[in-house]
Amino acid sequence: MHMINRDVMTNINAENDHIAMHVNEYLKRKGIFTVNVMGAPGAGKTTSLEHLIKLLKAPCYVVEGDIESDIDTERLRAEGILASQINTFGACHLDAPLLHNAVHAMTLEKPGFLFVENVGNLVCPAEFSIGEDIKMLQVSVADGSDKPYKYPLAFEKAGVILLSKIDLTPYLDFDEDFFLKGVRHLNPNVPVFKVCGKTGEGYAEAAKWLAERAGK
Ligand SMILES: Nc1nc2c(ncn2[C@@H]2O[C@H](COP(=O)(O)OP(=O)(O)O)[C@@H](O)[C@H]2O)c(=O)[nH]1
Ligand SMILES: [Mg+2]
Repeated sequence: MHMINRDVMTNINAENDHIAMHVNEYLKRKGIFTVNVMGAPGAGKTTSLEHLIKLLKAPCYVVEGDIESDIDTERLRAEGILASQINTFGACHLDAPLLHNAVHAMTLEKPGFLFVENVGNLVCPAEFSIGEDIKMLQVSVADGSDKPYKYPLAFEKAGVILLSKIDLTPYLDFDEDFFLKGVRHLNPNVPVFKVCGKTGEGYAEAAKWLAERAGK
């Protein structure tokens, strides 16, 4: 019984990875650097996109992944950001076929960045490649310093980490040393940027790093 389940999962992942490779090749040909944005619901992912997109010089596009609603897409569009919506209607993560469909419905006229805000969840999004160049993990100090220990895959797979809501640190018991020890154990060289969505602090450094990493 276990063997059958494992075979089925292997086939699903192989099919997903094949489509992810196709999506990545397509986006690369258009000069697009793709960032898969992961984090718990409410960690501040959309807020970070608003800050980063203002700071990046290259054109930016956004795909919003949510179980339901287009609240974040409307929020970004109101600021003049080119955003489109994927609703998974129950599924807890985006997969490559979903991004494939979304990307082919977009114009993506100029080279730049595509930010894909995944469904808010620290577990499933880390398991699926969607054709991204890098995974950006956002964790807020309100989420707690034990998260690398409880959700290791997301931290292992992250190419960059944003530690957000640092303005709330005085009101919480977030143990930064314990958090970073867990991060370093799983992912020794990943850059960690401390950011505040309220003041914009820290985003300039994160945007500079992203621009250099993307060559844009
Ligand atoms: N205090 C504080 N609140 C923040 C910060 N970043 C985001 N928020 C708030 O956290 C809530 C969730 O933010 P949002 O960007 O929608 O999170 P998402 O669900 O991860 O996309 C909103 O009420 C934001 O205003 C921050 O750095 N500090
Ligand atoms: Mg959001």
